[in-house]
Amino acid sequence: MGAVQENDRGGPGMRPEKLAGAEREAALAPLLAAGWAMAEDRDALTKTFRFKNFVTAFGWMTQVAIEAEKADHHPEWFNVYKTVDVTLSTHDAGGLTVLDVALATRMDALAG
Ligand code: HBI
Repeated sequence: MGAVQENDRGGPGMRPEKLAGAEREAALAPLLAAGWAMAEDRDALTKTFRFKNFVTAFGWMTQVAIEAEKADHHPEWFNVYKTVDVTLSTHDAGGLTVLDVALATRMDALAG
């Protein structure tokens, strides 16, 4: 087994803390302004991405998948044709963490 790698979950093998308070508000504000919304039934972010066609949508999903795997942090998503419904939450923390904010930010950047 290789050495335990540092990661952005707060150190070796650490899990990120669920966001709360002013830090949470500050982190979520730009995302909410960019079309993300709070899920109704859990501590999660949701957004629907619409692309010009299926191949473009799937290409974006592929780019996101590569970054998600590198970060070891994965979206919950549902694709129909050129639309992708996304939900982000950190399962290990039971809600939103900095990992979700980072992934949402990258998803928006990759969507252009
Ligand atoms: N993705 N969204 C999300 N939340 C997690 O808690 C999570 C993940 N991807 C991988 C992962 N956790 C694993 O590192 C742990 O379940 C071991």
